[in-house]
Amino acid sequence: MTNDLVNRLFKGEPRAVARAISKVEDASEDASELMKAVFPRTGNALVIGITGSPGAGKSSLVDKLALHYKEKGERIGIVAVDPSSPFSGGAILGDRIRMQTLGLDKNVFIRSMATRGNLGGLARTTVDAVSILDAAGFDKVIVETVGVGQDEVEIVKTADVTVVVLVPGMGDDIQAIKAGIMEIGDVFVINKADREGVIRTEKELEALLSLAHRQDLWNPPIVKTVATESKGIEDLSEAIEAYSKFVKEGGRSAERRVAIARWRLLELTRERLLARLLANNGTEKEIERLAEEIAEKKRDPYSAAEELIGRQ
Ligand SMILES: Nc1nc2c(ncn2[C@@H]2O[C@H](COP(=O)(O)OP(=O)(O)O)[C@@H](O)[C@H]2O)c(=O)[nH]1
Ligand SMILES: [Mg+2]
Repeated sequence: MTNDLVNRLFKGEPRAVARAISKVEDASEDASELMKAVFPRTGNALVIGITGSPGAGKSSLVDKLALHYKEKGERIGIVAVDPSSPFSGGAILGDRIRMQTLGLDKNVFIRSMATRGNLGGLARTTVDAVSILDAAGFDKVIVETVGVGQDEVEIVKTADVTVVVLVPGMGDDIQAIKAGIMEIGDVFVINKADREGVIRTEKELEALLSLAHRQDLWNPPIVKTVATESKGIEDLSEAIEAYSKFVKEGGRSAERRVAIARWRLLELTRERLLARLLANNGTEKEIERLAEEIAEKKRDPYSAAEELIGRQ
């Protein structure tokens, strides 16, 4: 059964792609077999991570960017990890609306990832979904995430190019995201450039970026867009292309690939070890008992964790 699914997946059949992603999300038994077949076929797509605050216009931008690539004859996969937006929201309805604007065909695939936590973290399942789209022959895979939270940061880190979306008059916002996301932005977008305060935001951003010291010495460009009017989309695609070229020519892609591989390996190992532990008879009960003891301050979590591990 998996064989058939894998073959259809490699042909880029949307239903096979959707099923494969569901298998990964549900941690179904043949998911790892599937991913073993998928992995050797990956590495061809350009993975673009798009992140920013809720309402910044990420979904709108992603749609316009996808349309832009589609018009150039490319196949585009979109993975949305943004529960806050009415455009995505993990809701199938949201995906349908987007599909309609983008045109329902084999060349555009949209999928919202569930944000509910399961054993396999959201970051790991999203990265697997990206691999599936890559193996299915999509030229560009765009991952949309809200720029908060550890999961999101990890997801964006696995992209080839990271785009951070800001809007005018978000001085505070820039301060807030400075800590986490600022360092990982390869391209910055000031969307809603039809609004007031664009120049000020641009100046603030430039000032912040001038303080940052990137190891690769890349100077992240700032692109102004009006997603709702499809303005600046060409500039954005050029900026993405420029960074991608910079990485390839500078020979830094190998380094980045090793870092991502290490992260994936550790994520999976962590997940597998925990799954193995939980599969042991009586472990769940033991966890309940230990949790109660910790809550009642009869135990400390450290010795409890050691006891759990000792059960293996
Ligand atoms: N004025 C203006 N509104 C925009 C622009 N881009 C997006 N919007 C609107 O901003 C709202 C949030 O957009 P959405 O793409 O869902 O943002 P997300 O939460 O970051 O994905 C929607 O009502 C969009 O129509 C823009 O460039 N200018
Ligand atoms: Mg969105």
